[in-house]
This record gives sequence, C-alpha cells and structure tokens, in this order.
Amino acid sequence: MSTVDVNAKIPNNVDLQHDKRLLRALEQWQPNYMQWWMDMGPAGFQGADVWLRTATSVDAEGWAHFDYVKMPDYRWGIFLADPVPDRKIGFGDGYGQPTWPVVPGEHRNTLRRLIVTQGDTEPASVEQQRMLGQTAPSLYDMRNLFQVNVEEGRHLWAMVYLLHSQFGRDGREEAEALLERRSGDSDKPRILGAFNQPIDNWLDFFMFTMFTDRDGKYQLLALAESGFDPLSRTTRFMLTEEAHHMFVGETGVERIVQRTAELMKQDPNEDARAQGGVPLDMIQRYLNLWFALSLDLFGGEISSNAASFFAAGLKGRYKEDTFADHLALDQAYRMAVPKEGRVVEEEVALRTAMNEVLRDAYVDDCQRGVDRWNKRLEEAGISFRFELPSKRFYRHIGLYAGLPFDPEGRPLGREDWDRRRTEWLPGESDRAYVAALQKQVREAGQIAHWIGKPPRGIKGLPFEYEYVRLD
Ligand code: BYC
Repeated sequence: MSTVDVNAKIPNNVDLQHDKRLLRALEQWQPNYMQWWMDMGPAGFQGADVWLRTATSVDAEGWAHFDYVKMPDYRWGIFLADPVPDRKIGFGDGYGQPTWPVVPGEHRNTLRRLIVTQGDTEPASVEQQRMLGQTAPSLYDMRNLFQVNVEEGRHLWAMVYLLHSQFGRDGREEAEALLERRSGDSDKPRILGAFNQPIDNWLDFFMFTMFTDRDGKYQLLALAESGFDPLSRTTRFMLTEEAHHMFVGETGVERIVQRTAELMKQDPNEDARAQGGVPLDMIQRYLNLWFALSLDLFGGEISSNAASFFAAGLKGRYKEDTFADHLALDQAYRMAVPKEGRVVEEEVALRTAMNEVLRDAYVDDCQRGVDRWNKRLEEAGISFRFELPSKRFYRHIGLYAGLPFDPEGRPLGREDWDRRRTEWLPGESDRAYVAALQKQVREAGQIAHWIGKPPRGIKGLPFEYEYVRLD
C-alpha cells in the first residue's frame, strides 16, 4: 500500500516531493485555491471549529481521521487509490490492451475536456451551497454540509492534479479557469446546467445531494473504468468520499418525510402545513425538479461523444466487468423517441446509447432511495407515495429537451404544460413557504421543527454532540 505524506504542505500519496516541477506548479495554484475558498466557500464559518473527517490513507479501513478543524486548515491533498497490477483496458476497441500510465497523445483533448467537466462541478457545488450554514437546522446538519463542502474542494484538487501532472501548460490554464468560473454567473457560468441552479434552502440541498451527487457517483464509476490509469485511480478514491454525500441527501429527505408524517398525525385533517411541516406534495415537486436536472447531467440519449469515449477506452459502463461483452458492437438499445407529438420505440446502436445505459443504472439506484422514503410513509400509516417522474419529464438536454411531458411521460400541449407546471415543479408559493422555514439552530442537541433528528450521530457520537463550535 502506498504511504500517505500527511504532513507535507500538500498531503499526498503520489510522491510529490520527488517531482519538483509538479510540486512547484501545485504550490503556485494552492494560494489561488485558498483565495477562492475564502471568497466562495461557506460564508461566515471560516473561523468555526468543525468536527471533520480528513483523509489520511487510501485503504478501505481507517482512511479517515476525525477532529475539530477550522475549514481553511483542512488538509486538502492528493490521494489516488493504489494501482491494480497489470491492469488492462476493460472495454472498447482497445479491450485487453495495457492501460495508459500517461495521457496518450490522440486522446489528450478529449480527456482534458472530460476532466475539466468533472472538475468544474466540484467548486460549483461549494459555490451553490455557500449560504446554507446560516440556516442549518441543527449543528449535526451544519457539520455534514461543511464535510461535503471540504470534500468537494478536495475533489477539485484531484482533477487539478491530473491537469497539472498530465496536460502541461494547457492543464495549468484549465486549473486556473476552474477557479474563475462561477455558479450562476451569466458571463462565466459553470459548465453543466444543474451546477448553475441556486441552492438556497435545505430541501434543495438534500435533493441535490440525493440526486445530483448520485450522478457524480455514476460518472465517477464510469471514469473509474477508464483506460487512462491515473484518472481511474483518482476517481476510485473520490468514490469513497462520495458515499457520505449521498447519505446526507437520502437521510436528510427521509428525516423531513418522517417529521412531516408525524406532524400530519398530530393534525385533525392530516395537514402538515398547518403544523409547520413540509407537505408531501411539495417534497414531491422538489424531487421532480432535482431528478430531472440530474438526468440532464448524463448527456444526450443518443450521443456520438459517448460512443467515441467508449470505443477509445476512456469512459466505460457502470460495473463494466459484469457485462458479458465489452465491445458493444452490433447490439441495439431500445428507447422511446419523440416523433410528431408521440413517442415511438426505436432501436439505436448500443455504443451511441452509453449515456442512457449509465442513466438507467442511476435511475434504479434513485428508485431504491425513494422506496426507502415510501417505507417510512407506510410505517406511519400514510397512503401518499413518492414517485420518480418519467425520464422525459422537464428535460433540457437530449431527445426530450424542451418538449412538454407530464411526470408519467405522456406528451402534453404547451398550454397544458404552462397551466399545470406548478402541480409538478416548485412554484413561487412553495419557494416562499420553504424559505420561511429556514432558520439557523445553533444549540447542540436542538433541531428545527420541520425535520426529524437522525437516529445516531457521527462516528459513534450522539446527535447532541457539539459538531460545530460557533463562537
Ligand atoms: N449541461 O453528446 P452529448 C459530480 C453538452 S456530477 C450543459 O449529449 P456527452 C458532482 C456536451 O458537453 C458528475 N451541457 O453529451 C455532483 C456536448 O457539448 P459539445 C460530473 C451539456 O458529451 C454533485 C453537447 O452538450 N461528471 O461529480 O456524451 C456535487 C452534446 O453532448 C450537458 C461528469 O460530467 C449538460 N447537462 O456527455 C459535486 C463526467 N450535457 O461537445 C460534484 C464528465 C451535455 O457538443 N463529463 N452537454 O460542445 C462527461 O462524461 C460528459 O461531458 C457528459 C456529457 C456526460 C456531461
């Protein structure tokens, strides 16, 4: 197992001290990163002591150390999963050939593009979430938010390491540009749609970590299959951190659902709103929004980009080794294609449908989380059930982009869509209602009225622990 130099100026397990050029490049980028973090990281909490997990090794057991840390002192660094000896490309035209330890010239531009797109999402999410500490429903939740934020910062480091170590001057320029784009800025926005949406309340935040971070998981899993070995190793370690982010989202929504159910039971008309909770139909509308925005992050249903990433061995499928055939030639994928106001089933070449194959695995994973929320409703004796909308609903990218479909996936007239839109997506009154619930709870052990307590705290500590020491 590789050793981790945790005390270096840039903690790493890539032997940075023996690569002076790379070390110098990263040390030049570091103050710019810190400046970005101070400007765009969690607003108002840079001096607070936060009970954070820090990576100290890359093996499955014991890679993390927990302690109070001020966020600007977090040990951002470079951690790659250990190499797999004699690793071979697992799919595409180069199937079975050795993986590449350095970026191959013919794939340089494509890989740079993929790495920049992935890297761009990481600081974007920190920017989107920067005000949320000020309305955290408990210190436990506040700490989880900050944990997610510092780890997204580290994921940016992971991509910047690849850019600096493999892409020379272009890579260094891209690394600077990653600190210059801004979520939601009309002049220099972040690259992908969902990362320019505002996240100014905790329902959006939990839906984002449930659905958008889960896209992250699937994209990272696809990149972990890459024949470009440094990318595979970096993303494999990132995935160990990602799991916590989805836990935050899935259990965050679950705790809102449980609290709503409790409040409904206390009301003579089962009216959650009358009791200060978030109504279930409102939660469903936020679910619809973030699921649809996150589906867009997989790219178009039919994509020649995806086909060439696969052919070249750059981006594989989720669990590529579970497929019998790794070439995906002469095979078809059936999908529903919009035609003159209807949808018809058509076959497309499997390689061009790779975005859709990954999206299908993602949808199944989302359904598992939704089933869990529904279980809570069932236990509470409430008949409402959450549903994932159709993959066609409210899409901005791909075959269904801009076409009106209802959540069941039925085509609609434009007027019906306009009239019924607020049945399915958060409208102004939903936003105002959720906004009014957002108030910071600063006392250890206390929690906002509209969300349930977690059954346990962090790493064996109770919920009542003072996870953030505010002055
Ligand atoms: N928004 O062939 P197409 C995460 C562009 S999240 C804007 O259909 P392709 C995280 C596309 O670039 C995971 N533009 O798509 C989560 C292309 O442009 P060009 C992030 C979009 O290329 C939470 C054109 O449309 N990881 O980690 O097959 C917190 C046609 O594209 C969008 C990655 O994204 C969009 N949604 O696939 C923190 C992995 N979709 O070439 C972090 C790396 C497509 O015509 N990226 N376009 O100019 C990729 O694998 C691919 O770039 C995509 C797009 C899957 C995103």
